[in-house]
Amino acid sequence: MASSSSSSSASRGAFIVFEGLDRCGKTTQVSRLVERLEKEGKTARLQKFPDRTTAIGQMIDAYLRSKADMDDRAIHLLFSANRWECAAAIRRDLANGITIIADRYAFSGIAFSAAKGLPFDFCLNPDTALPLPDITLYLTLSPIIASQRAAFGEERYETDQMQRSTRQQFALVAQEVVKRHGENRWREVDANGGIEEVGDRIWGLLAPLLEEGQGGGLKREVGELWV
Ligand code: DGP
Repeated sequence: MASSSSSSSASRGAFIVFEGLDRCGKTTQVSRLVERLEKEGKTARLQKFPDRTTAIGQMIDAYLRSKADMDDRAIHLLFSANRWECAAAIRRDLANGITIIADRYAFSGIAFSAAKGLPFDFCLNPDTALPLPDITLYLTLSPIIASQRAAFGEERYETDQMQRSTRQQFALVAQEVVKRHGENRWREVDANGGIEEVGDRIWGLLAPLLEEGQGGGLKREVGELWV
């Protein structure tokens, strides 16, 4: 177990985010990564966004499953509130040496809401100052393959048109991350191929960050998103 206090010699956990369009294989890769990290002796915690277990998350869940309708701006702010209600726990766990692997984050927030036509800045602003991920891995998969995967189409945003516009918005989000936080914070991963093959690509991209942690290099404070 990670110690409950962070001594000056201990490095903090890494904050790793996975992003991508629906059915890109993200959820599978996220769980495999948590298992692999634990096998290597690290404590890791999976944080899924939206976190559908909270009261806010249940409202989001009803919206996504088309059981409830909501104004576009109102649902956008609920997605953001859902991240804010988890922010303190993320900071606390990182300080205690736990690596956090997030399945989606604020970048989905912008890409999916802007794809519906909301102004980019309106979509970005509510998440300002959330914990800044050390790295975001953006999984790219042929849209045809994604739309043929099981369960595609079950939820509100799973239409070809919505996925196409969201992909365009993700490209703008990537530019914004690189401009504000540097190019090491955003990496594209080709998600075409077998589960193990994609997993090895991911592991290869994360190695420098994880080695930095092992050497005590992750002592720098967790930053603030967009600040
Ligand atoms: P998932 O549980 O990973 O299948 O994601 C649920 C859906 O919600 C998916 O279509 C992406 C979308 N989504 C995730 N986060 C946000 C957000 O912050 N804002 C909006 N508008 N959509 C989001």
